[in-house]
Amino acid sequence: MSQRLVDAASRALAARTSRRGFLRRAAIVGSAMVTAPAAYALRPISAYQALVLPADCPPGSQCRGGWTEFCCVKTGVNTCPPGSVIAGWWRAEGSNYCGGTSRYYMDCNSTNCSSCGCGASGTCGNECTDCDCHCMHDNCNLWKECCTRFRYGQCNNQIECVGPIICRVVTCVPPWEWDSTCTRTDARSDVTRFHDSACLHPPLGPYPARPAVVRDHSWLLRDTLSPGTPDRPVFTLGTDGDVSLMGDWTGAGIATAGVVRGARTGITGRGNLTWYLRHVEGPGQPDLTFDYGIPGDIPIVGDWTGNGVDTIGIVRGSQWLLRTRNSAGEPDISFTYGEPGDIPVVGDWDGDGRDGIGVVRGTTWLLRNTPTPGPPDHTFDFGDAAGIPVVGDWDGDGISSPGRFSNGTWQVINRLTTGGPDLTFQYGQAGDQPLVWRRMVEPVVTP
Ligand SMILES: [Ca+2]
Ligand SMILES: [Ca+2]
Ligand SMILES: [Ca+2]
Repeated sequence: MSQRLVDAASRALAARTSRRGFLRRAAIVGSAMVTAPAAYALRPISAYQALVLPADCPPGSQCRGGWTEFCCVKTGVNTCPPGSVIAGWWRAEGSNYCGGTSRYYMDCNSTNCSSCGCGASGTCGNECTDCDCHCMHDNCNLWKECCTRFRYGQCNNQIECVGPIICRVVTCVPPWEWDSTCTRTDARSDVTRFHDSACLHPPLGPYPARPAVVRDHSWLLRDTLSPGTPDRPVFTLGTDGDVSLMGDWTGAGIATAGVVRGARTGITGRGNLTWYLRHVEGPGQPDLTFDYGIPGDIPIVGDWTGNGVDTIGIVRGSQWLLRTRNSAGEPDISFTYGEPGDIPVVGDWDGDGRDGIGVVRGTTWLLRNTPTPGPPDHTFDFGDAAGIPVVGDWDGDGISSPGRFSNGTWQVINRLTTGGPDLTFQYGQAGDQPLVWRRMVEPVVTP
């Protein structure tokens, strides 16, 4: 934004704030608490700061254009913010951002139509939501937020009434592999194909491992390898017998929650394993649901292809059956490794960005750098057989290494050789399921 535009914007604001500012302030005080507390917490603004409307901006500024801003510009993460759902999508061709395949645009509509019903449009007005039309981060040089009341209608049609579009997710993952309610009813518009932002392409890492535990279906996520209370809002997901997992299911640069139902219940070999994956941080319904595997299989996740997207897999005895998409279907990669009764583990043992495989047999770790059949590349002993094996890039150098969780005590090493732990800390308690997650550094959101 040039200085001339800044000056013009300031003048325009000064002229208009006094008249409309008071009413806008009244609206924002209530909404800051309700809509997206995480996003607001990241913004060093006072709740009394007035909203900048598109009309406040000089002619030709981005906010006066027709488009809605990306969610990753709002929150740092290329997923819908809490309190919103995808209500529709379109695709653009010829953008080169998705390796020659379709690029998908998904609009996240507010779900807070609490006080109103909807007509045939399926949308309620801004006056019914806590989302007022304004420039993203009150910046005339960004696109808009909550200014468009529209739904394409391919997703979440079970929700009769949604509010305006908060922001936009853009991905190479098709909508029906992002949200199970999305249909394939096609909509195409190439006009947005070059719309882009650096935050749509988070670095592939390395992101240092962060510890988590699941206790009675409550997820307690911590940011550092140290004792303390959860750093993230505690939420619940799953039910008795589910296996809990975390993965970066869309390449957003953050691992989110998932559970697999049927893995520990039901009759071995009969029925299905059902996967429930969340793309949004914190509480909410699963976005993506599909079947893969059968009872008795051990569910695993990994980035088998090195594209930053974690996808599913199962281990059946010593058979590894991996998918390169998060959807039902036949295995894309299958081979035999280990012995029945081994505990499977997944990690990037050589730091090339692709996950390898491994098994833990008692205290012995037998790791292989690639998801292929063959002998182990690394064999060593670590920990006591009673602890639950975990894997993480504890020191953030891009290479995964082992850990053990036992009654709330984590012991981890930063190498793939026999020896004692490099770091020991307490997080969680006996009976918890330990998990390892990761997240790109906190977004720097510039108002
Ligand atoms: Ca992948
Ligand atoms: Ca690797
Ligand atoms: Ca490491």
